[in-house]
Amino acid sequence: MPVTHPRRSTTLRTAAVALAATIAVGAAVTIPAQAASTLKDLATAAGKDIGFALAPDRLSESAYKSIADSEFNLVVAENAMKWDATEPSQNSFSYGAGDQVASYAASTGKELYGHTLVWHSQLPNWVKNLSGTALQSAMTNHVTNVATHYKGKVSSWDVVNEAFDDDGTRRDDSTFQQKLGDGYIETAFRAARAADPTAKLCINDYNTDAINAKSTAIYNLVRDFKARGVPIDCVGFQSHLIIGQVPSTMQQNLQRFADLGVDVRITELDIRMQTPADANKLATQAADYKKVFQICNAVSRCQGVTIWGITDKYSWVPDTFPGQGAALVWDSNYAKKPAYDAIASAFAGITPTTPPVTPPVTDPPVTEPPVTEPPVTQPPTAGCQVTYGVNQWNTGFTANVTVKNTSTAPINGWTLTFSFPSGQTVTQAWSSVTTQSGSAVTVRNAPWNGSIPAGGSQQFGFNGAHSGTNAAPTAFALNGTACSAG
Ligand code: 9MR
Repeated sequence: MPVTHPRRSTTLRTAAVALAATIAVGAAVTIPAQAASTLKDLATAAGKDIGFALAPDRLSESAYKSIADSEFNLVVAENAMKWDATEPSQNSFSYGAGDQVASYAASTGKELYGHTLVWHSQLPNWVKNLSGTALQSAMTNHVTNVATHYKGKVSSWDVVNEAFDDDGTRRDDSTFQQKLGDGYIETAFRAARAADPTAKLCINDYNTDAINAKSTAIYNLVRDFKARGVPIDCVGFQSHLIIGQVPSTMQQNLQRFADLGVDVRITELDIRMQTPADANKLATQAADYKKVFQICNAVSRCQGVTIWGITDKYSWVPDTFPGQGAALVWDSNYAKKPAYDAIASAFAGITPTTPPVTPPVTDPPVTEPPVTEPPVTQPPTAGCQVTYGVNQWNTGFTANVTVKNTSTAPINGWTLTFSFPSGQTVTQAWSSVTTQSGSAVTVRNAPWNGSIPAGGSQQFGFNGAHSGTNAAPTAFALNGTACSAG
């Protein structure tokens, strides 16, 4: 039976490719802080995303664009993919600004993160005026259209944003909650999975950074979804913080979600203060930024940190919290604040290892629709090397596989084939479209990791089941060419 769950979006990008080419998966390598000069280089080498929220019209400002280009490996639309931007009137979709963000991501080689499909805010009035099946259909139609439009471009979606109140109940100022009841979240996630089976699907919220009533409510929702096989892959923690108040339970909180078998991510980080800023406040802020990045670095399923903007000049904070601001990493004149070096120092000496080996809490039934497999049209490659790293427990295992292009020509689109020697079965795969027939396994690239430059590599992984013997496959072929072992 085909197993098609390409969910994990972390890709090693240009800088890391060179590093990864020299190490086997699972090997511990200490990255010297001075080896890279931008936050993007440091995060990439650590296998983490560092993102920013983009307002595309700001790219005409050269200082903004140059920081955007050089400091981040992930981009999310600050507003351009929200409902009011993408479907301002019913069934009339406008993707102009969202497409600008997507083009920017593609042209600069950044991962594109989708924000957001269903949210009670920035919602056109026509939606608020609907109810019953009309609202349900409009919601499903919106999710389907937007997720389909960005299919293959967006690595993950905030499918539902800000569904809970701080006390852990569902927020009652949401049209969806009021009129569709609790089930709307599940409906939205199922529609998103059906529209784009390769994107990871996240729930996102604020004031959930600590272990508290609100984060526990989301924790319970994720646990329930996993148990019932409702698609969910990740949880976003917005982390709109105040200086001096990084929660002491933040790492523990992220880890408890990761232990449920979902990825986690800091999605909208900013750390505000009473303005004007002064040296003391900026030092506190720097220490707080460092803490947040260290926390993400310490949780292997934490995919990365996205900062909610670049410059204080355009931050949302002063408009919403009068008298507060200076929450970002570059000041209003694009000068780096102390937070910049503090973030860099959070990456000093970190040791990238294999992704997590957390067996899923339950083994949910596969209810998602099958992925349509792309035709295999890739030409043979001239040389390849495969490193197969495995971590196993009684009857399960996680495999992390690095495919290296040892030829002098780039590979555009790849298919890796191998056989399991001892009856193993793949149960869930990421960063790939993986199918199995008997012992034969076929792994095709995910939409975002099909290119392997000469000398470069890509990674994918999967969870599997075995019956006590778990011998590693030995013969791998890439686009039909036999590969050497890494
Ligand atoms: O930064 C966004 C700002 O430009 C918009 O005016 C605002 C409208 O609600 O949304 C801001 O982004 C929010 C994000 O989409 C969801 N989490 C909270 C963010 C800050 O309000």
